[in-house]
Parts: sequence; C-alpha cells; structure tokens
Amino acid sequence: MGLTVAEKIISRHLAGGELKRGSPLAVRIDQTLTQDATGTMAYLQFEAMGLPRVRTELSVSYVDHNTLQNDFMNMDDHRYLQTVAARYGVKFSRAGNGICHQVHLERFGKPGTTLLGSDSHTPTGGGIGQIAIGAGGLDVACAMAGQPFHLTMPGIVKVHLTGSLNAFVSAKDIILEVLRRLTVKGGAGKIIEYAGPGVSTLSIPERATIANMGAELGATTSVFPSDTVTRAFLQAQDRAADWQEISADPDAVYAEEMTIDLAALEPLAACPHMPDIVKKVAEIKDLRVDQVLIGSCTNSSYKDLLTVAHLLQGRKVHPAVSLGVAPGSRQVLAMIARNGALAAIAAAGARILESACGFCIGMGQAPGSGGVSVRTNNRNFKGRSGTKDAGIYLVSPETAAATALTGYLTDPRALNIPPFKFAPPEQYLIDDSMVLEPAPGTEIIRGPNIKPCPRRGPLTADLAGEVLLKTGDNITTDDIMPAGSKVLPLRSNVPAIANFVFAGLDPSFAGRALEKKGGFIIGGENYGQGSSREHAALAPMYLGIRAVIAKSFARIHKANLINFGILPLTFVNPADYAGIPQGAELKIANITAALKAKKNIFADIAVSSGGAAPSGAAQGQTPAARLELTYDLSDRDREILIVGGMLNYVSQI
Ligand code: MIC
Ligand code: SF4
Repeated sequence: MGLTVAEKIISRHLAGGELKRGSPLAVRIDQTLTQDATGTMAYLQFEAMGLPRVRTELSVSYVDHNTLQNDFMNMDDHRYLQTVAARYGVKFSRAGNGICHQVHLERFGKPGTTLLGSDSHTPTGGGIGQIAIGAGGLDVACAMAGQPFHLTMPGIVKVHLTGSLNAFVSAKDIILEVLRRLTVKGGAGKIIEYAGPGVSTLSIPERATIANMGAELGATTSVFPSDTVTRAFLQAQDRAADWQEISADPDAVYAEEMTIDLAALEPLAACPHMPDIVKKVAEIKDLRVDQVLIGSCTNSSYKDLLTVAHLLQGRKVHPAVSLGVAPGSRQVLAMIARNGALAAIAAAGARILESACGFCIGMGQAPGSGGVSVRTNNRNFKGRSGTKDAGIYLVSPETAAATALTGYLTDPRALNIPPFKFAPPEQYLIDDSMVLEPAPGTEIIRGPNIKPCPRRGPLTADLAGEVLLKTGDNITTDDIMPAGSKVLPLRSNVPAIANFVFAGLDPSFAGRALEKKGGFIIGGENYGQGSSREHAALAPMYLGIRAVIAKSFARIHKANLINFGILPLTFVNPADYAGIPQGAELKIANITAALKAKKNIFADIAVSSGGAAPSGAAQGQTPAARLELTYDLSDRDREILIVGGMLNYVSQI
C-alpha cells in the first residue's frame, strides 16, 4: 500500500508506535523553534533538565511577539532568551528579524524533516513539505533535550486541488474555503495534505499561507508535497542542498478526501468572531471599515506585499481608514525597500509597522470602540485585537488593500485594477546577520520578572472542589489566558499572569479560584482551541484547577493540561453537561486507582441550595447526582498525570 506525504515523513522519524490512525506515536524531532512569549518558560524548563546543550539538528529562538517595550519586562525576557540560546547551542533570531514562521520558512525549514515549535502556527513549514507541529513549550523543551514528540496518529485528509486561481483570488481564499467546509474543529485529529494538479500552480508563500492557517481547523498539521516549485524557492534562498522531492504514492490511502476547484473560488472573508464564519466578500454589502492591517505569519510574504504595493501604487488610502503594513521578515522588508514597493505602500498613506506579530497578538493597533478592522491574519476571536467590541474580518492581502482604498469591505475584482502576476524571484536577499550563532559558556542573564516555573505535586487519590466556571463551546486559549500588551510581559511570571485567567469572560475567576483553593472547570466542545500557549494550562494549574471536564478538547491545549497535571476529562453522556451548574461541588474518589486501571471516573455532585451560580448554568435543572466521566489518554499520559505533570515525569526517568 502506498504512502501519503505525511506518512512518508513520519515513518522516517518513527521512534515508537505505529502509523495507524488513533495509535500513540513517538516521532523524532529534527528542528525546534520557540518564540519569546512561549520561549522563556520553554528554556527555563530546558535548563531544569540539566543538559549541557540541545540535542536537535537545529533549534532557533525567535523574538517576535513581545516587542513593545513599555518597561523593562519584555527587554529582560529578550536578554534572557539571547543568553540562554547562546549557552545551550540555539540560534537566536533578534527582534526585528521577523516573525518566527516566516523566517523559519525562508532560512531554515527543510522538506522531509520534522519541526516542533512552541507556537500553533508552526505548521507553516508544511508549505515546503516539512512535518511541522505546534506544541506547548514544555514539549518543545523535551524535544530540545532529544526526546521524541508523543502524539496520536492523525487521520490524513486529502485536499485535492484542481484548476488555478483567478485574478485577485489568493491562497487565503483557499484556506478560508477549507475553514468554511470543515469549521474550527473539523481538523481535530487530522493532518491536512494538499495534492492534485492545482498544487503546482501555487508558489511557496501561497502554500505557506494555507498550511499556516490550517491551525485554525484544529488540525495536527498541514503539508504540501515538495516539488520543483519548492526546489526553486530553496535555491533562491541559497539553500538548494536542503531540497528533496517528496510526493504521495499514487496508491496512497487517505481517511477522507475533498476537492477544491481553484478556478471556482472568490474572495472570502472570515467574519466576527470566528475564523470559520466565512462569507463571500461580494455578499457582505456596505460594511464601513475603520482599520486595515496587513501582516502576520499568514500573509506578510514578499509576494503578499508586492501584491499590496501593486494595488496601492499611485492611489491613496481612504481618509476614514487607518492602514498598517507589517512585513513578515527583514528579508521581505529589505527586498520591498530596494525595489520601490515599500515606497508605493508608504506613499499611499500606510503606517509601516515593525516586522513582528504586533497587531495580530494585540501588541498595539487596537481598533477604536465598536471599530471594524479588516486584517490579513488568522484569528479574529473576540477581544484578541485589544478592543472587546471591535469586529475583525480576516481576508486576503488583495481584499485588504482594496478595502483600504475604498473605506468599505471591497472585493478587489471590483476596482478595475489590472491583476498582479507574481514571478517568484530567482534570488532572495540573504542577510542572516540578525541570527546570532550559539556561544557556549555565555552567562545567562535573568531579569527580576523571570520567575521559576511552578510545579504540581502528584495526583491525590481523591479530588474535591467547586465548579468555578462553566463555559460554552469553542472556548479559545485567548479566553483562558488573554494575550495583548498588558498581559504578555508577564509570560515569565506565572504567579502574576495567573491573575488574568479568564479575565475577559469572568474577571472574578482568578480571585475565586485562589480563595477556594482551586476547583474544576466545565467546558463545551473544542475546549482550548487556538494557540499553543501553555500558560493557558500552567496558570490555571497555579490557581489550583484539578480537572477540566469538557465535551471535547483541542489537541495542543489538551496536551498542555496533561503536561501540567490537570486532568482533561470528558462526559460519558454529553447530555450531563447541562446538569452541572457553576458553583456545584464535585467529589471524585479513587481517581488515581481509576486512571491506573483505565476505568471510568465517577464524580459526585452536590449543589448547595441557592448556590448555583450565574452564567451558563442550567437554571432549574436537576443535576445528576453522579456523573460518569471518561478520558482519551495514552498510557504515558496517565503516568504523567499521576505523577503531577511532565516536569515531575521527566525528572524521574
Ligand atoms: C497566537 O497566535 O495566539 C500566538 C501568540 O502566536 C500563540 C502563542 C502564544 O500564545 O504565545 C500561538 O498561536 O501558539
Ligand atoms: Fe505571531 Fe499572530 Fe502568527 Fe501568532 S498568529 S505567530 S501572534 S503573527
């Protein structure tokens, strides 16, 4: 039986388990990447492992998220990251060099290898035929220590691309179409593999856009074959030797298949507040726009910005719109600066922003009250922009530029501008001087905001506590652990950042959790979707959360919960969800014994009269007296949970 691209790469890296959908799998990791917002914890954890240097082929530490320096905190983190990288054999990409995924694709990613990154958009590397997976910082620390990455073998979904894109329709519209069809939870437990004649019509930046935003499907990763287009890209990056051809065997077997005719696609937009609320731009009429932002790891490539420059050339941004443009890397910035595209963008009235995540993670550029912001990034969760009542629309660079000109959400085909045809450059501008090489023996510098990573003790036989919060479906890690310019500087200080857990949904949550000495959270479907930030598990762990009981979990967040000793439990009977009000008391006896014996877990529920609390609680329903709970955990996951998390687990092996 033939193999898919993903199966070929995984089988060459197999360190345990088998390539059978649903089986536990251990995969050898060739490369790692970290970024500053997740990196400080990852390196503190790596340091705690006591190794003299990293054991990967390549590890790179990027600074791209926390680049706003309101006080000493972010800069102290950067200095810690720079010195710890130098000491342990990690390359360090300085602030200003660009967004981790864009730079990694340009300079380091290799077809046929594995990459584990402490950021959910690590799958961008799938654009050049790499198996690139997002994970929590602790998993990346373990990979840097030479350990394989553990996961459940996903099902491989084939997305068969036919035809070619029409003018003004681009890669973003392809991934928005996939999101429209599959939804934000449709990729769970799956790898999305692109195939078919349409693939060869797509340049590497376009493939990278699609693989990047596959994260919003909840997919484990996305991958393209590595073909002659990949070879030309690597050659133009002076990396011809990194190329190898990888394609699926003709008789490869997929778990599911879908076909997209590229020629039938139109400009699309993801509407507030989820990336899967996708509509045709032409159908969204008369939407006045206050802000347009072009950038992020999804759409800030050389190709994207040349397209934007082409549309803006000789025209002016509408006076009601604030347009910001953030090139994805210093390579992109330098190239558009040299060929005049940057001048065209600036002359049109754009604000030129730093080569960094910036607006995408709420580091500046928050829209005004009730504002409408049209952006080229990948997430439009409520409040992530920094303004709770703003509405964010996710679109292609073409649609964003057209919108900036008219002041209304605009289908770029309506402007009668001749289309831009991207010819990939034969030579990209190479200057790696902002990537610092390791220097063993470097002294590590730690600022006062950098606190050790807290640990949890072993699981106790019995658990008891209150349901501190009951949520609905699709709760994001931005809901659990908000980001933005106020909170992100606390990523190295768990006791401080813990005060912001669920701050947007329920500002009293952290105080209540501390006062009650922890408790439980009840969630709906797809709990923890979105980012890889382990702080969404680490900070609740610090607040004493013992278990999250949900209808289903997003992959990375579930792994992070396990890593920090929080039980991810699901309902045997999902209808029981309705019967547990917030404020109920739960008691779970003999939990360790049940986990060891792989048996279901029973929770006794007590609701004090009048004690059932507000939001989301099923008013007037009689709660089940006994709740049967289950879990989808490998043997290793259960061992990790029993000892109280991954840090305890690795120190005992
Ligand atoms: C994001 O896009 O949400 C982030 C910020 O890049 C996160 C990582 C983080 O929270 O630091 C991600 O996607 O994993
Ligand atoms: Fe940065 Fe945004 Fe990409 Fe996350 S999604 S890595 S915040 S640009």
